[in-house]
Amino acid sequence: GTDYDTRRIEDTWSGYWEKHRVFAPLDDDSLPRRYVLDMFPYPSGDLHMGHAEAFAMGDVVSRYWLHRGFDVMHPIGWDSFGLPAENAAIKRDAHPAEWTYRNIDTQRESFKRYAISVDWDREIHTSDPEYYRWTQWLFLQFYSHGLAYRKDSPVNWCPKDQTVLANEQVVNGLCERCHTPVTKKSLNQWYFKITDYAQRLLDDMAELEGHWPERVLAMQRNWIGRSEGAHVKFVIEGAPAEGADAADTSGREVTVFTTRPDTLYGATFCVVAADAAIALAIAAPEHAEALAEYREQVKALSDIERQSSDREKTGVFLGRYAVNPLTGEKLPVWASDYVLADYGTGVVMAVPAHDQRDLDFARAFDLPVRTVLDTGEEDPAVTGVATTGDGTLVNSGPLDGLPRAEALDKAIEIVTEAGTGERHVNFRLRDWLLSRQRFWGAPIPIIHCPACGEVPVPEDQLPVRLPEDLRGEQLAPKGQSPLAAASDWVNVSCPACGGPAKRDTDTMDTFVDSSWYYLRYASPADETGPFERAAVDRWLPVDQYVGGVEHAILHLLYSRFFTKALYDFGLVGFTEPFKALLNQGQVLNGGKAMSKSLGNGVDLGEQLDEFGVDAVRLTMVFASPPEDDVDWSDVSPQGAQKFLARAWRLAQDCTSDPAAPFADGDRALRGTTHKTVVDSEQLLDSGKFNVVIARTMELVNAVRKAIDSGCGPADPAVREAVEAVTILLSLVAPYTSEDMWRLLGHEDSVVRAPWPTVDPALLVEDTVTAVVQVKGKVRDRLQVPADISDEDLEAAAMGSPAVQRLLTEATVRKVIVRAPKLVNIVV
Ligand code: ANZ
Ligand code: ZN
Repeated sequence: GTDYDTRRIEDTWSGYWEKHRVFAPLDDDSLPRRYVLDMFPYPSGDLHMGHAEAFAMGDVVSRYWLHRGFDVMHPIGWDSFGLPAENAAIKRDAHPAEWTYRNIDTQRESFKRYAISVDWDREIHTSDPEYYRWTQWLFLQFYSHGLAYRKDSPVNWCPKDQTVLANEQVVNGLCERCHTPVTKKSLNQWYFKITDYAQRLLDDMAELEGHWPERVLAMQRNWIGRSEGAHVKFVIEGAPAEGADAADTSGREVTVFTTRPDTLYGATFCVVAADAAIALAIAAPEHAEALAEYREQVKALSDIERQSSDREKTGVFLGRYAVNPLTGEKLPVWASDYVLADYGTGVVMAVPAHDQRDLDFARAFDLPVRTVLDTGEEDPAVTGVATTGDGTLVNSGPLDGLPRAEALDKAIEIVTEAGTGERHVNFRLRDWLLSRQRFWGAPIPIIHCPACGEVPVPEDQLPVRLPEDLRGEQLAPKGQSPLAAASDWVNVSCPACGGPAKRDTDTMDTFVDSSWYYLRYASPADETGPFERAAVDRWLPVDQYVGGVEHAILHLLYSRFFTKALYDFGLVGFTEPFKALLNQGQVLNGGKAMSKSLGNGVDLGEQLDEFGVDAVRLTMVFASPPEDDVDWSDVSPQGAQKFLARAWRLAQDCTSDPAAPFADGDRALRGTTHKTVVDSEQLLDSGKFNVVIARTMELVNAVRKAIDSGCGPADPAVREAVEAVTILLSLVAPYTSEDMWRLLGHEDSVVRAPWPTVDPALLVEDTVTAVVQVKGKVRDRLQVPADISDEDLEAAAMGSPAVQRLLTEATVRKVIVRAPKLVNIVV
């Protein structure tokens, strides 16, 4: 016959699955449903090694569930709005759509060659008007429910990309994309009120526990950042009250957020975030200039730098005093950069004895340090180390003698009764800044009318399409959206009063597009809504989501928020979108992430050409557990290819009659097959895909041995085993397994082959009773495998406690072994 030829096998089967719609779900209620989803790709170029790994993992799950008899939906689409397309268009004097859709065509072909098990009929593109129409519609739902709003705010600004960045897109003070230092700028921006959902986003994580990687849950928890404490009001003497006329001398109130109200007696000064408006409002006139200078200095710093503990503390005195509501004491008020304007209230009461940042500041400016909690540690005023342990209150009036936790409650009680404070839970989570001054995104469907204000674009006028005539330089960022220059597009009549009005020129953050795409797949062509409710009810939530850990916070948090909001709007019936999450590892080369600068990139196309699709896929899955990194310099696609050839030859060599019952086959080989299958089920359910491949390799060896020197190729157990090998391989090697399935005489796709049924009786190894005699008398009976060797049986007999007892006083002269039935020990 012919030999294993990767090229021939790929040519034979390419296009077969799509033509026969093998991966289109039936969606007819005849089978239980499962929804497998890979995080959709951004069409930045052709497929790379990272895609190859991620999609190989998702495929194992979806193909396994197909074999197990589920109706599986496994869709794919493109996250096709975003900056790279726009930057490419500027460079090439083109429209971003040209670059985007060309890349999609290339990637689509590569995904097809890679033979991923997706239903191509469900493909979506977030940059299609048919899709972003509904992104806009959903924005309007958020708007009408008070969850989308505009405010002036200092935003992170990338001077190079000329765009606003979300906090998450600022990495160590640098733009995530171009690594330019990020600065601040005040702009009127659109926000989603994700903070309204902070507590629910935390609480509902209980459902995900055990189904999402623990580190992702930890990252989300940390990002949401819940802190329990209190708000306490301090009156600033001499600073005019908010909105007061000049004659009013009652003073301005500021509120501090503290997690340690138990330390109120230890507060020796207050600190206001230098960049907060409140700093300007309370500074005494003679200190205004120093503050202004200091603010200039602070502007240039990132939040990370500001909070770094090894930076020298800086700040300016504001010439005012804050009255401690508990003690009446007057505390000097300072402005500094270590207090952040957008956390808590932007003002803190400083307790240097028990907070290191405050202590560093106190030492820098010679401010008093007062211990109020006796923790048994050394005096912080002497050591320079704040004491943070548990202990008993001292120097604290009514709190004296109380343990820390009780003092905390008591302090809250006192300020609450006095009307100067209350218990408060603070979150680190900020509202989601969603507007971008860029072109290649979904336009925000709002019209600004001088008479009516913000007016939503009426639903029947959606989508607000992007102008098609802007290209090249016209798209270059100029500090405002390029859309502002498209005057025909911008100038419209107000939908409410008919007067002249202007469109909002910002586009939405592309994370908005990806916050609902998983819903769209259930009814991708729906023209009446973002999704068909019944279809979403049938398919969602997603049973298995697969993607990189780089999306551990943003994308997943935003999607969870969207789902909860849509639930509240009555649009979906569940509150968590992704039941289970798998974060695949990275593909490295030489222990390092592949990068241009290191020159260690591996081209996926070349690997596929050299070793074949199946060998590359098998290598990805075999290399390590799915969540671990794969070092391409440590693996052997060559070895994978050899193994596949070995497996394929089994199908070629198998001559057993398809009609002969497996039950008539060789007992030992059957046992091995059934054990491999049952173990693989457990391994697949627990995500140990690599071990399944190792077990399949063992089974291949066992079958080869059976064919060559055991029961021979015509035994029905050989066919049973080779079929099992083929189905196991179909999880990772679609071409080879399809070819094997045909060699075995099947007409339908191996994808549709039912998972082998395990016979529990075959999992029990055959055993017999061996008799152990000492001096001719039966001393023990042992249950041993029927095929036990003489050596093993002798060892078992000598190890028997009954025999050992007799042998302590005697010397063994001779041992006669007749495996598997008898051992005779002569002493
Ligand atoms: C007094 C105090 C005494 C504090 C003490 C801590 C220890 P987390 O846990 O992160 O929520 N704080 C409040 N707002 C701040 C801001 N905008 N910038 C910098 N620091 C701020 O931290 C809450 C604590 O951080 C608050 O409790 C406050 O200092 C400080 F022994 O108040 B604490
Ligand atoms: Zn109007």
